[in-house]
Amino acid sequence: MSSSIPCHLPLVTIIGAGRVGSTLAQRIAEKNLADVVLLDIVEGMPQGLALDLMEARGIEIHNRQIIGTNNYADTAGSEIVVITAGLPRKPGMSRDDLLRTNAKIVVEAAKNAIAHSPNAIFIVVTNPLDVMTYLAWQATGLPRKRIMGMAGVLDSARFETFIALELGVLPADVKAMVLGSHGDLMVPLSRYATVNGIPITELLDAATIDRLVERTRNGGAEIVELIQTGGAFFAPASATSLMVESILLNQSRLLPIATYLQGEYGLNDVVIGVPCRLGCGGIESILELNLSDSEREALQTSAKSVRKNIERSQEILAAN
Ligand code: TXD
Repeated sequence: MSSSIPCHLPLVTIIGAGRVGSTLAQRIAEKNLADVVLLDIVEGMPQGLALDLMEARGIEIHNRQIIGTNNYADTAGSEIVVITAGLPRKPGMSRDDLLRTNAKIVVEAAKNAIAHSPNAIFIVVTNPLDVMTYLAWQATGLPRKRIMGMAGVLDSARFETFIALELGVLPADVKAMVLGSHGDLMVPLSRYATVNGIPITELLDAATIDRLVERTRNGGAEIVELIQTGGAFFAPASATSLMVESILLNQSRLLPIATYLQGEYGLNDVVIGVPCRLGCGGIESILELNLSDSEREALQTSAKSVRKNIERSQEILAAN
């Protein structure tokens, strides 16, 4: 009888070896989750970053392979493909300003990647997030459970951070969920936020909660204004690696994930962040929460703005 234990770890491809992509590669390798292929359009850059990460392996004590490339053939057989390729925001720009440039980049990346890894699960990170996830879903033709966007995990982590800072408690003890689109119209669910099970409405007054919600909505812009030359990348990479981990370790974590809706929350043919269980097959189920009238209305408004940009993106792609 021959043994059939595989000698290799899963493979995660990251398209776009910029700040989010390269930090994500580091997180995945140093958590020992998978081998990583870093792909970028710029020649030499992903190869250099991969070599740099490989040279840290003895110090960080892991044995994961990190390969840098400009060639999609090197991504073949990936279990997960993460798309971070595209331009980030500059000060004063909205995520939607990125639509035109990033639509073409994401569609091309998704088509190239699926051709070499037909069984992969895709996670889109590029902004504007919800529209880019829709375009990648369209371009790959994948079932919706296998293609999703990362934004809610980051927005929730920001909300949790601001609550923890306000109360002076451990951030990991704060649990909150932010639904809706990744943008000014996101929907932080304050009444579901807790500190180790205690609702924050018991710990903070309404005006303070409103202030923290507002800071969460502007969380990305606040960082762009400070850095000036780009956006956030440490927390976005952490949030994406948490999703990669939930898939690879089949953890079935309940996370806010941008997914294609088919009637859930009364929404159709749109991608938006809602609570999903994430395991080895991708999105295992979508949880339909009981929302208040104002929360439901906020989600509808959020979906409407994504829908408008999906239509714009279809015109842009058709014109090319
Ligand atoms: O919550 C979220 N979803 C986000 C999204 C949080 C943070 C960042 N968010 C978005 O991710 C951001 O607005 C951007 O659209 C992407 C990537 O952000 P990052 O900060 O990593 O941008 P960089 O450092 O400019 O990296 C982008 C890389 C860069 O190296 C380009 O050369 C590469 O993308 N790029 C490409 N790679 C492959 N193929 C093509 N066509 C290509 N075009 C650019």
